[in-house]
Amino acid sequence: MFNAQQKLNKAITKSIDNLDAVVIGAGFAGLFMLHRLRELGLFVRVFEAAQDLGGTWFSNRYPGARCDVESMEYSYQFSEELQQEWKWTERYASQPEILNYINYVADKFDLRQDIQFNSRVKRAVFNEAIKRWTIEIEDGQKVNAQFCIMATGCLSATNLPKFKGLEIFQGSLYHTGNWPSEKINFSGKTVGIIGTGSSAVQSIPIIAQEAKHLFVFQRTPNYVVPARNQPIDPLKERQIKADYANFRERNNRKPAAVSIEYNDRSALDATREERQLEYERRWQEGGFNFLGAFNDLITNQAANETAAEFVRSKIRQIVDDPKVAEILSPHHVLGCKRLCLDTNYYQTYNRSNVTLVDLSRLPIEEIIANGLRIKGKEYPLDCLILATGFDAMTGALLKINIRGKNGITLKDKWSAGPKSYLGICINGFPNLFTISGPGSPSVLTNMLPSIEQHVNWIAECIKYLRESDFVCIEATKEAEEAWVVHVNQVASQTLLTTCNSWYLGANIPGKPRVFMPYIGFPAYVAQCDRIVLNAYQGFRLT
Ligand code: N01
Repeated sequence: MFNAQQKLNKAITKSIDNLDAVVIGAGFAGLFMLHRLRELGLFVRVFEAAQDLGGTWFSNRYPGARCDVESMEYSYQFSEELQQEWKWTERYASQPEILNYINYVADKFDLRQDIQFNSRVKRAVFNEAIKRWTIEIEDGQKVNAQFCIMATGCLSATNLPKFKGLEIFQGSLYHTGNWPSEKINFSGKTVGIIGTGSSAVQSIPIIAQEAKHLFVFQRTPNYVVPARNQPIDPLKERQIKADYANFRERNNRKPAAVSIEYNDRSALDATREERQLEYERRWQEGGFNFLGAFNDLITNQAANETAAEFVRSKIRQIVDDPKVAEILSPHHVLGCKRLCLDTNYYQTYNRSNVTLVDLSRLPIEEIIANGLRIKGKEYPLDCLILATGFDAMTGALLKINIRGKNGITLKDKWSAGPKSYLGICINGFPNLFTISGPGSPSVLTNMLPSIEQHVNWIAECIKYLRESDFVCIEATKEAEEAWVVHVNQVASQTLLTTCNSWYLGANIPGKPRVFMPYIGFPAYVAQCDRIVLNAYQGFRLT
């Protein structure tokens, strides 16, 4: 099949080697970018490494994979017709349902014809003489385009820790972020899972129901609050659809572009009983609303500790064995790593076929042919699952050899951490756009409105360039540096920089420790709009 695709790719080359724009990635961002650029009349090609659409929702198909933003919000808003006609079935959509939605959108807007699958981009080079990008696919195909748009995703380059002996493991090895398409049957199998982030929290309860035994290898416990997933409430659905535009508008004015109900009160002004009531109400409702319980949870350590202790008290209530409950209890700042939403996560540790192994003091020594070893003790395993996360925000971009002006590579430019203006454009790399790049709100928000805002900004920018007879746009060095300082200043006013999160790149050995996302969606959008009104302030147009 791959050879046929390669031949097809070569045949296409003749007709598409001179494009207006190349979009890399066919997930939510790439699909909408293609749609917007086609509306502008541009000749566009999307290159996608996978064999089908969906990006992160194509590859993260592990058991229990589900979005943690509610389905009525985690969807496109650019088409009123689309948002009216699509029907979600659950409060939080499952991965298969999201993939169905993405395919539905692609069919409705006839997007597939401009997408080339099985086409991993290995190089993108800016040719200064002709002011165009040359994009090279792994099979050797080359195209050139005026604009190169990276829709490569924030969480798409998997983190594969260098465990000693991993290559000699004889059992079945999986990574949650790169899960096979066929159903994996764990019944009768002894399964090990490394990691306890969002992916593990979702898959552990499902795998535990099937496996003979499940060993969970945990290095750092996470805060987990109930999702309270349920069939979609038809009344709520009707109400939202009756006024969808305003519902979106209200959410877009919230810090994470999610319909969290924010309490305007400090946790420290409330009595112990009042706090308990507020946390309990939000715990029962489920979801990220827990984070809005008080207005100082991410800025004041003492306030944060009240929420953290509430979750720990829940863990002690739910988990039967006090020693296991203690190992599951986090002590870092709640929210400085992404809060996890669950269905029966803590309850799963009461099952007799589940064992929690604490790696915090004794790390994995090595992987062996039939399992793994920790301080001389062997754990025989039929299957090993790495739920070890991603090289977030920069990983997918840096996997491509991107060369800008004067031959400078993005890898060199970002050797001390990513530098970008607005998370959209990079000095030295004209006409290169990054959708939800480092320095933009992206992963701290509902990704869908963030993606749409970026795509619309980029489309309007390209339209402006063409109408005004400009050939190139490039962020100035000064604007870029000021933006990086600003992103860090905003982050430093919060507690989000206090733990070893992937927001900081701290999960990848050797990655520079820089807080990558921008905190605050509305302020960010206002800034992007202001820059346009000020004739693309901070950009050089030539
Ligand atoms: O990855 P993670 P994830 N030895 O990085 C552990 C989004 N997402 O795939 O914390 C032992 O959170 C690591 O331990 P530690 C969401 O934004 C969303 O779960 O570094 N352990 C950690 O426990 C999320 O935040 C959804 O000490 C090692 C785990 O692996 C993001 O994706 C669902 C290790 C990695 O956790 C990433 O989530 C899924 C080692 N060498 C994901 N290296 C929803 O929408 C790493 N670990 C619900």
